[in-house]
Amino acid sequence: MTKEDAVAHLDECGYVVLKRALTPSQADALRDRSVELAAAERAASGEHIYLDGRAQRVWNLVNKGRIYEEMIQLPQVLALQEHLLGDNCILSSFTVNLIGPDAPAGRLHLDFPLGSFPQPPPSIALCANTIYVLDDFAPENGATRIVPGSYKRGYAPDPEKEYDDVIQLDVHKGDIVVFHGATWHGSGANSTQQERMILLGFFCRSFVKPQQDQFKLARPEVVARATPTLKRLLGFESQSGMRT
Ligand SMILES: O=C(O)CCC(=O)C(=O)O
Repeated sequence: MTKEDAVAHLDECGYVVLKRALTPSQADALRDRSVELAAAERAASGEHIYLDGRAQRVWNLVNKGRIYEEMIQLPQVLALQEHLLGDNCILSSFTVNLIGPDAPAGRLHLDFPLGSFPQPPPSIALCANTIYVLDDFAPENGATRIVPGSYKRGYAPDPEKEYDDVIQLDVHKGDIVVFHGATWHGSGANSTQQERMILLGFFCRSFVKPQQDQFKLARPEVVARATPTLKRLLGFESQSGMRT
């Protein structure tokens, strides 16, 4: 898909799938490291477990392996994020999201901070998300639910309501999905006995408070080897009079 086609789909539907955006070895490396991190954090603290104890997030991936430093800078991802959020957009959070066996569906929502905004949400995008698909999606394994075009509605979904225009993403390991932060979405229920793993590379405009303060959290060795692009994503260009 050309960049123009991807942008057109993103603008029309509020999301776009980039087929095979990761090489098989990138997808394997991301999955292996993410499985390792999830198991270690579950054993160590049991924190960041949700959806009745059947789902887990691993936060702050930029600090947790060089592969994540590289993958958050993928040019085809940044081109679409910059289309939505401006050339100086920054990283809001980078996480693993693991939907485990028997997890119920997550509620449909808008992404941070739009959920707590007065309605209607602003007409420009303030945040946008990226799914790095690390397991093939199927309707029964927690495939992300999304409502095409919903970012144009100007209001948030009612989490108690069923909507008949919800679709489930039909994507495979190695695909990447970019979506507008006001596109209604949520994880599906996982009725299988296998985990469904994704990464969420979440971006925001440079003037928006990121979900995690990347500038403060980034480890010194990550900063020392960061490319100019990664430094910008960590917020180095959006601070006034601090580190440069
Ligand atoms: O894991 C998913 O399918 C979606 C996760 C999600 O909606 C979120 O973290 O905002």
